[in-house]
Amino acid sequence: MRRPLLLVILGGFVIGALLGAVMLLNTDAQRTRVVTSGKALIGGPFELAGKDGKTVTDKDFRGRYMLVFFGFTHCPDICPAELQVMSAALEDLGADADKVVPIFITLDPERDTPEAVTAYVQNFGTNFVGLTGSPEAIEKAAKAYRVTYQKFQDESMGEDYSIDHSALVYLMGPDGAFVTHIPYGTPPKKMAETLRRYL
Ligand SMILES: [Cu+2]
Repeated sequence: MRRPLLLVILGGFVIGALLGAVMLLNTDAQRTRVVTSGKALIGGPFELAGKDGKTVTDKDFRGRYMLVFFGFTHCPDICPAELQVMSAALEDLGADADKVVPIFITLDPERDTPEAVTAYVQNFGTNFVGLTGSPEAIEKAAKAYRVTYQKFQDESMGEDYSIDHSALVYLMGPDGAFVTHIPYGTPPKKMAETLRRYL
């Protein structure tokens, strides 16, 4: 009577150990998978509207780096400041700037028509591309880039509204894959330095 019980207990241990090992292997595999696919976690295909409402997709920029920033043209501070930094950093790069397309994607498709967003980015350089789209297309692009945004309105604003949004600048490679991000507030020299490291 005691021996079968012992076997059951031992058997239980063996099965437990095996299950544990399998689970460990699985988590290891998952961890590895996350690391190897890290590049794909930010960015992805987008289909938006550019100058004159023309359809613009991520594929249009293959072969060049994309420096991507999300915001809205009515933004009082963060967007103009960051676009100014992008502009100055690209100027700092000299001829290498030709390898980079600075892209501004609006989070305010309601107000930012292709005309509005195109006119806005011209303030920061003729090479800047401004993109808008349907609310769904914008939402999809923002989600792909892990950008969070939310409409903000209070009584003092009347019909007007603002948009709270995250403010990272993304550098995407010539293959469209994520290369690195640059935090908001990085000085132009530092941004140029970072870009130079990857171009
Ligand atoms: Cu902004």
